[in-house]
Amino acid sequence: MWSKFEKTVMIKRIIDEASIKRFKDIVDSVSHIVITCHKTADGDAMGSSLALCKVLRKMGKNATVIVPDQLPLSLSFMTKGFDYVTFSRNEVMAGNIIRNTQLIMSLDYNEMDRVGQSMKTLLVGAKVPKILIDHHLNPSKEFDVMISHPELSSTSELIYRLLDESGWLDYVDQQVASSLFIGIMTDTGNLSFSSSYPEVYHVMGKLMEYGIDKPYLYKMSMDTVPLNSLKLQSYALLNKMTIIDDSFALITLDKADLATYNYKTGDTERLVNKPLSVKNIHWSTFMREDPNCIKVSMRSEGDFAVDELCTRYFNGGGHMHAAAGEFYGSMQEAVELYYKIVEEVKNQNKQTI
Ligand SMILES: [Mn+2]
Repeated sequence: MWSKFEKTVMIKRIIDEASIKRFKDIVDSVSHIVITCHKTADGDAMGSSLALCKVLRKMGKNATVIVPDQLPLSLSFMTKGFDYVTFSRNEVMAGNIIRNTQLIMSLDYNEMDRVGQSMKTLLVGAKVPKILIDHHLNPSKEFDVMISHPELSSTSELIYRLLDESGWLDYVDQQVASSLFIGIMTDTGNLSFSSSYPEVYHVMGKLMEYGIDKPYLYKMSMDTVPLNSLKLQSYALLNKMTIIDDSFALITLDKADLATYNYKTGDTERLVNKPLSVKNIHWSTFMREDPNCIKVSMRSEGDFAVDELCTRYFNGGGHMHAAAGEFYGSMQEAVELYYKIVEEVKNQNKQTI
């Protein structure tokens, strides 16, 4: 029905021309390209990688997406009919592809550490140009071309702009548009975060012009969970959530909890957001006992910044309202540290009052 409206919106050019030129020159000069994204890929990492890969293949390039580790099951609908390589499951093959590539692109992460040590060693060792295309703060200097835009909602939005500004929109089709749409939708909480400024809607409008199935993409990427995940999350909220002073929430899941509910990667996705739907709760923390560490995720609302806490205490970082980190020690020690942080936060609040 919307197709009767005129398609007149122009998307502003924001990537500097020198970077676009270098990007295009490098792509023109090579035939083999590797596209990588961060560990535990999310909708944006996968959406942007698949979209760019498909465009490059349509241009006649031999392009391969290499993801560091197994994708969460929830993203498998995105990769139907698309071949990609999972590094952790096929190190030999992935290593050969990396050794034979002429160009490496790093999407949706800001430093090589985010792909894990063994994949990082191979990427760093490859003596080929490396192009960063990302929206995280503080990109490291280990790339030859930096297309870094932390002000953007998502890497998928950045890829759309890059294709637009490179004059490559003719290569965009329904599948490419769907991948980018998912990336923007998932990284913006379906356009609910403050990162969704007006032009994001315009970019999504442009993507809709390719005839994407929006209700299906929303249902599959934002509103579908495996039954065991629903049960694990319900159990966590009912039995493993502590509320402090009516305003902070802590959820912990240890190995035994995860085993009981047959936990798989991705099963606790968005669990950390759930406590924030209670009126006065504006800081939520989730700790999960992984094989090598306690994985810590934090979400917040309003003035409360969690990236600094994750950087200072949990070797991590992220955005003001969404951050993550890791704790090396027992769950009990992690929880004790959490309570220390709570005391500190409360004291700071008293001082500001
Ligand atoms: Mn992203």
